[in-house]
Amino acid sequence: MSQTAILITYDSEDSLREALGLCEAADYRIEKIIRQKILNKAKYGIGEGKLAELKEFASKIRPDVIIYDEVLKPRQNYNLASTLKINILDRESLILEIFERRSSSHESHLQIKLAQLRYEMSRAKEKVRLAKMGEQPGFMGIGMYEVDTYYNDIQNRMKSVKSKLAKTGKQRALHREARRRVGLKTISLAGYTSAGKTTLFNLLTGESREESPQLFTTLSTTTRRILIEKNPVLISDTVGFISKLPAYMIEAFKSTLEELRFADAVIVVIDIADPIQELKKKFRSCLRALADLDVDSEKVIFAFNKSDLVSPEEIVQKSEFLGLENNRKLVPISSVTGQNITKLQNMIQRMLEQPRQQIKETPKKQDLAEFYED
Ligand SMILES: Nc1nc2c(ncn2[C@@H]2O[C@H](COP(=O)(O)OP(=O)(O)OP(=O)(O)O)[C@@H](O)[C@H]2O)c(=O)[nH]1
Ligand SMILES: [Mg+2]
Repeated sequence: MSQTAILITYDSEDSLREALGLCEAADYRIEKIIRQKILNKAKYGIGEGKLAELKEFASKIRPDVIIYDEVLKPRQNYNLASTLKINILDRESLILEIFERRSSSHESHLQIKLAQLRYEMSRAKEKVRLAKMGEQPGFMGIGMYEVDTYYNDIQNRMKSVKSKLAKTGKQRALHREARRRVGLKTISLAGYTSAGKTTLFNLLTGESREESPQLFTTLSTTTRRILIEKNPVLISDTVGFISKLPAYMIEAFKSTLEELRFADAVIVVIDIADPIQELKKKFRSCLRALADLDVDSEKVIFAFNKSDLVSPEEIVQKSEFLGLENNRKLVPISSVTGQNITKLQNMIQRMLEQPRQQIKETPKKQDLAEFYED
């Protein structure tokens, strides 16, 4: 049975829609929505007047949790939880819950574990501080011995996960090397969650991987061999991006997302049916993530997906809005009707024919094993 929640989110339609999408993916039933312009006030995130109002709702509704659609500092989280006497899930922990529910591969389990441990670590200091002040129930009278054990335990678990991830990372590097030796090119699909990456992947490969309107349907990478103009290439579907993800989460998924850097072509799937502000926000998140991952912009193709849902005029207007007008590497497609898929394939083929400098495996000093070190 799903748990109940009060949702606190920003005062805009796109924030609300995304927050509801996240709540649904984590299987929470929303009993009440509170919308605010500002969610990062120092003490509680929300202002004290709103807090009093929230307290009233909370005592009436008695939800299992309060979902706070912003990243809260440990102190804010504690202040809210102790005033309301209800567990607070902030945006980070909500996303972590979804990831945990949906992860299916060994590697994605490890990646989520690492992200959770990092989250726990960032909260550990505050917990210990509060425990020493005798404020935090459950940590009363914690002694130095327990504090040390607590830290060491998190640290040891992190170490073990990191070394396992370093192994899967090395495995990936070996696979890349093997592919390079036989001259097999690779294409990766990237983009905001729910843009339609898996639907496009299924269309191009004839597969039937799970696609759904829910956020973060895909968490592990799948790679298939397909023919593009009779040449065999490998194509991979990946985890989607989302805004306001802390850097360490992208880091935790680094070993799978890193494939984007080595791909010969990256298709950035964009949901062109999104309202204009949302479109822009998601587009920016994608560009930022691609830049963080050091993906060469030369090998990026922009696929305006779901163009069956909008008029040609709107597509032109939106491409101007994103600064992509006259971009030769842009193609409006539909992964549902198949519109322009041949055009996309031709574009991919042309891109694969371009001579490209071989991308070096991560230099020694930034070896994955060390990358996962703090
Ligand atoms: N109308 C229309 N709907 C589409 C199109 N492509 C995908 N969809 C729908 O959009 C929703 C999300 O599609 P997915 O393929 O699961 O999206 P994704 O990018 O893989 O999402 P995550 O794995 O959650 O990151 C599904 O309900 C699809 O049916 C399209 O071209 N047109
Ligand atoms: Mg998917």
